[in-house]
Amino acid sequence: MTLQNDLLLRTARGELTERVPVWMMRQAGRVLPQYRVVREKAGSFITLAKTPELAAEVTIQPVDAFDVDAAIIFSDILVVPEAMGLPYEMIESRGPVFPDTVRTLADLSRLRVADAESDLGYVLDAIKLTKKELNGRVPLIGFAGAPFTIFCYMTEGKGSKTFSVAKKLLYTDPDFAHALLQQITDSTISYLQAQIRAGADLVQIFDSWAGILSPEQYRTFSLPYIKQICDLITDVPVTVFAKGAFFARHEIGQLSCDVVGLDWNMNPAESRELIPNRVLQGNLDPCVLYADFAQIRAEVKQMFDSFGHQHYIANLGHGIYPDTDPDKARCFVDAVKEMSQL
Ligand code: 1CP
Repeated sequence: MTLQNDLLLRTARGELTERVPVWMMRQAGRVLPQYRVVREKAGSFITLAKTPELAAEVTIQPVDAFDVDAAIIFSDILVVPEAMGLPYEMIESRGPVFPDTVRTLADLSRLRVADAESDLGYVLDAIKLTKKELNGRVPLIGFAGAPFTIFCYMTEGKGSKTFSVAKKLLYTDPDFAHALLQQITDSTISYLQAQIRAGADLVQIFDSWAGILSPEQYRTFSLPYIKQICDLITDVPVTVFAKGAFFARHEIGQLSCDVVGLDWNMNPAESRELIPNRVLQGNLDPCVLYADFAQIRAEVKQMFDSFGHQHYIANLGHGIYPDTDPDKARCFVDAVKEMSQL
């Protein structure tokens, strides 16, 4: 199926384009009232994510509501641990929790490398159905967590500000850490390859907790595993978004990825210097969307002043916050389109 709007894909591949493509991290399932209707109908996040018809519906909602240049499949990074044998629960207004955790080689021996086709078939079905329903309107982004970020949740068992249980294991039992990271990596590669076979047009790796590591630890426990993934995903463009890893920008830019995602702490000009040969994506502070319309437009203009209009994908610096007014999100998207059109 040929895409009617392939702007994001062309930009991600490094081509020059007639305007800057735009989408928003976590654009599905957070701010739209029509999402809440579907979420109520499903009863729980997990049921919603495991029902391809509903997952496809909420994936497409932001394309209708905001006219973004891509859809991102409605799922979660934590489906991978579940497929490895470690199920999660989603606690209302608290987030994900793993009733069991993995902290020793003995715990790890009870897990397996995920078989994407059998263990994650529901995501693949959601991708296939979404592609069909999108009917070529915009590309569909597949995604997975970076191995280190998944390691954080599997060892800690829940979200944390410091992930000190996870980090402690890097110091006290590095052999275990590497073994678990490798098993997550193998699962993630098979999962992303299956997403691509199912129809994902590009994929993004979210290293949401990169910023809690020292540069040295990042080099040891995160980058080599992201590298393995990038080296084996060759059919579609790959984006690496490592939140807080300002110290590793140059090394991330050396990976065989196509796009590097930036958070709002990362200076655009400095990032261009550190990452000379990659497309950059980002990095508006999602809190800007609490400002008035005029200020949102002024901030978008400033993004273009620093990033330029080529080799650039406009996005937020992290996920959109749930209490954002959808009209403000729309203002951001409209401003990007208007100000970057040749
Ligand atoms: O656009 C989209 O929102 C698509 C779907 C999507 C994505 C890309 C969801 C649905 N989750 C994610 C990624 C994700 N999940 C990340 C990486 C991106 C990021 O940094 O934001 C992370 C860290 C998670 C883990 C997770 N899942 C959390 C954070 C926990 C913590 O550490 O504080 C939470 C709260 C979830 C639940 C979740 N995931 C998605 C939704 C819609 C929800 C809310 C659940 C509900 O409706 O009850």
